[in-house]
Amino acid sequence: MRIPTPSRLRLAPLLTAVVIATVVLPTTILAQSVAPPNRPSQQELTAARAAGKDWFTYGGSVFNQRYSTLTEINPSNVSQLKGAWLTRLGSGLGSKYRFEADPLVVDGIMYIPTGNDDIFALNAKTGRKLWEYNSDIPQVNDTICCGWNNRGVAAGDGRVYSGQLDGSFVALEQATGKVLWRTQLEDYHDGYSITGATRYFDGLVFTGMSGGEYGVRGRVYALDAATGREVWRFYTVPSPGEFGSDTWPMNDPDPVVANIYLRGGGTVWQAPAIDPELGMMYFSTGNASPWEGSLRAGDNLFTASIVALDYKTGQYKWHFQQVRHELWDYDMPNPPVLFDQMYNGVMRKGMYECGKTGWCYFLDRTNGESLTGMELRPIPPDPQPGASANQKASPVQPFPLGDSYINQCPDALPEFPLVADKAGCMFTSYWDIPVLLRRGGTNFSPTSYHPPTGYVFVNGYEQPSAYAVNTSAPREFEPGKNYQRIVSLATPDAPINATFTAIDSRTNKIVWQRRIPGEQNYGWVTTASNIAFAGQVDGNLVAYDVTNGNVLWQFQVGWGISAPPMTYEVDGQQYVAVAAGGNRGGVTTLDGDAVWAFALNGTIDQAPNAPPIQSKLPAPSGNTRIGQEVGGPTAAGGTWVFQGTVHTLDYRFDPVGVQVPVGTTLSWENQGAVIHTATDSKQQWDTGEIRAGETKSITFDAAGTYTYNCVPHPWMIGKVTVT
Ligand SMILES: [Cu+2]
Repeated sequence: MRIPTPSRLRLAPLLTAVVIATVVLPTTILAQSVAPPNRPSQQELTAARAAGKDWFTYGGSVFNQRYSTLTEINPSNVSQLKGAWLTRLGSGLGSKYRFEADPLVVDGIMYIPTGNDDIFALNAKTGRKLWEYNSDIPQVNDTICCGWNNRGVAAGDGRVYSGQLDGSFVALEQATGKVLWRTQLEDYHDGYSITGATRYFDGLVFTGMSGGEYGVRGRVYALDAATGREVWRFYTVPSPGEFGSDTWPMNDPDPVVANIYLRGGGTVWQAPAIDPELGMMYFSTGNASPWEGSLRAGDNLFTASIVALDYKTGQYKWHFQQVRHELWDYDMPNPPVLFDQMYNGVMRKGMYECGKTGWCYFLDRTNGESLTGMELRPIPPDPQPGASANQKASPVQPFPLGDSYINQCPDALPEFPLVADKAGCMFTSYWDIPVLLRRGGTNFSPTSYHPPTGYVFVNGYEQPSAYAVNTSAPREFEPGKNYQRIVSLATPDAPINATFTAIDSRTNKIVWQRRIPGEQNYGWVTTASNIAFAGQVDGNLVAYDVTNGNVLWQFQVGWGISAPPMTYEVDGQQYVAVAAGGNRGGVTTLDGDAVWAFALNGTIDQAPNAPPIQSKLPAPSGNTRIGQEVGGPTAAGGTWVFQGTVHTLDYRFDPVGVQVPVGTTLSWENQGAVIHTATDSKQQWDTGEIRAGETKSITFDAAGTYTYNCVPHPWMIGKVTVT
């Protein structure tokens, strides 16, 4: 039984406003309910570089540029944009979900998945539901990293395709939503899940497998679109004897080390880009596993890399590794983008990816060579002597020339106990004493490439976080168990910042940048009329002038936006649409399930109130004692009495701060859906993993004040005062 979030009750006034607005919409203008299931055609998918009337594949085209040729909405009239329709899907509500999907629109019909892998077909002109597919995925799955989500479906051959969080893959009839085939690719009990968007091309569907926090070996599949049969698979960590296998310790006498490549990570979180002429597909890979590096000497190909394959056969073409022997979760969950640009007077076939390092990497997509320059530089000195040697860190790392769009080093946080004088920078090694580093960079939020200017539009974020190796974690891998062997710790009241940046693809330099407080934002679309749209987790959808970053229009949708906007045209009218799910994992906001569409003749006004945002990590405001009442009439679960059990929710501790006498045994009861921990910032005590429904206890025999985090979700902060 899930406990409703407290914010649900505060939603009531907004809901009323929305319902009224929806009622006044004309309900007679309904398009045909069934689409001719012959689009997108292979010819269209092959030819398109930009999106136009349709948005028939993730990223707008197989180049992933998220660029549209539509110009009806332009800088002189964008201020008139209002909601044309708003549809609530009734799926994916709850704090475990995120709503990160990029909808497709084909022939006036929108296809969109929710965080529960339920898929909806909507009339793109009115928002009316045409069909609905219920995934029926198991609700007891506590190994999904980073929120329950589905970043997008694919269409082709009269079918809609989607990966699912339970490691399966489905094809639906495009006209009706009826299931045509379902293939179980992996067992979710072993930590595998599919969260990335799906790509359809040339009779094949491509999907990657997520799960890098659970010791899985990354892989990409090509399935026969007609039958679901596997055509090829590519492991992002090579097998013994294959190219790249010498970057893993496969011949080590210790079997844990020799087999570590089978737990090596490099998972794939998004849809590949495809160059139909070159016959190549491009994807980027996640962190190496386990996070701790002592067991996996070497550069660890192809983790934290761009990989190019022959899309028909899965044969390796080239790779570029952004981070060697990755130790910091500086992985690459962002979709690669293909583009063509002049460098030194020569038109080059380019590709880029922007990663958690906070840099964009511009490469030649025929061979992986850098287009804007790269230098191998030594890593910073160790704050803790011996850290690099223990971690088997790479002595050098590639540094792209040009600008980083986030701060490479965190500001000092003197209140953080062990790292006040030990803050590190990009690529600083750490061992068992926590070192304060910068988390963030670019996560899942897709960038846009704007061909008329050559600018790249990218979201970044910055959050200080301390890293340490958990030397007491088991060396041996266990399927379905978290296999990171590190502790990532956040500190109360630490600031979180988000960046919106335009970068020139010719120079890798910042053209303009806007920085706001709060969590990462979720992607862009740009248009031929020089507008860049981006949503924010504070619920604002914003239109920028691409050339200078001036804000042209802003609209409050009522829920946090954790999905990229897109644009399309129906019956001569241009629309901009975005999913508004509110529920950014880790940041408590209003819980939404809405799809908004905007048009120049729209009639729905913006929501009166912005949802709450979190611009700093939580600080305990008080100390709750045993027997004290907590909560309140509008809080989750109403009012309750604290009897020594801290409610461990997705994603916060309740109460945050408690005060107990020496000798008290405190318990943490996991009332959420995913695994949490309560781990002392000084690593003096640790509950270990608390699975959904479990309770773990710690007895406090020494007076003192203890700050603690959840290791998988370090922004969950708690405090115990023992007197
Ligand atoms: Cu947690």
